[in-house]
Amino acid sequence: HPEEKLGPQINYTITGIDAGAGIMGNTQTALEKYGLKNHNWQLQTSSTAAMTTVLGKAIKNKQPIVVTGWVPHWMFTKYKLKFLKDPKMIYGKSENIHSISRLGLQKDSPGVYTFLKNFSWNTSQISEVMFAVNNGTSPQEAAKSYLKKHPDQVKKWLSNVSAGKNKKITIAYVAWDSEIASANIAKEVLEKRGYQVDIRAMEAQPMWTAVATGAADFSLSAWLPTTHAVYAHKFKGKYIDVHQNLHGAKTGLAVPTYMKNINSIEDLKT
Ligand code: PBE
Repeated sequence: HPEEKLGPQINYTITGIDAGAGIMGNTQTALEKYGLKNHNWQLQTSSTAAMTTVLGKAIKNKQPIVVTGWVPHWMFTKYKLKFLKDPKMIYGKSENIHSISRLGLQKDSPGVYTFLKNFSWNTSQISEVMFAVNNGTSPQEAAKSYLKKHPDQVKKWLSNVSAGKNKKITIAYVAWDSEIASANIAKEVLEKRGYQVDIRAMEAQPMWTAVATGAADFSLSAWLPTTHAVYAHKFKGKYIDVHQNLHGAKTGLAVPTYMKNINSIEDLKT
C-alpha cells in the first residue's frame, strides 16, 4: 500500500536491539529531535538475533519495517537495505571501532599493547568472519580459518609482539556480530604468541566498566565517537583509547529498499 501512511502499518514501531547498545540511546534521541515522539513513534528493545529474524520475515513478505541498522553487519549484504538520511546528524558524521585498554596495560603487558597498536582490518575482511559465523561455523573455527588464509596480515599484527609465556589476558566484548569476530580473532592471534586468552561476552555498559576497572585487559568493541559517547564520557580518564581497529563503521535507521517513499528519518513523520 504505497499511498498509505507508514506509521499505522507498523504500529509506529522501530525494531531495535539490546538496551545497552549505543544505537538504542541515539535512536531515542532521534525520536525526540525529529519530533517523532509526539507522533507516537516508539523504539522496541529486542536483540540483534530477534531483530534480524523479524527483518527477514518482513522482507520475505515485502512488508514495511524500520530497524536500527549498522555496518559492518551481514544484514546489509544479505538484504537490500538503505540507511535513512539523518540531516540532524544524530548518529554522527563518521564512526570507527576503537580498541580500548585498561590503565597500565602498556606497562605490564607491552606485547599485548603492541598487538593493539598493530591490530586493524577493514569491513570486507571482518565480513569474511561474520559471514562464516552467520552460516553456522563456530566463531573460533571461523577465526582460525581466517588466520590460515591471511598469514601476512597475522605477521603484521604480531610484529614486535613479545612472547606471552602463558600470561593470562582477558578480553571483554559485546556479542554483536562484528565484535564476536574481532574478539575471536584477537584470541587466536595472541595465543599463537603464547598468551592464554579468555574472551568474555557481556553487555555494553559492563564491557566499558570491565576495562575501566581493570577487570578486563582490553576490548575491541568501542564504537566512537558517537555510538558509545555516553560510555566514553562516563569512564573518561579510566581507560586508554589505544587505536582504531576498523574504519568506516556506520549506525542509523534502516529500511528495505522497496520502501521507495521513505528515504529520510524526516519521512517517518508523514
Ligand atoms: N552496534 C553494533 C553497537 C556497536 C556495534 C551498532 C549495535 C551499538 O549500537 O552500541
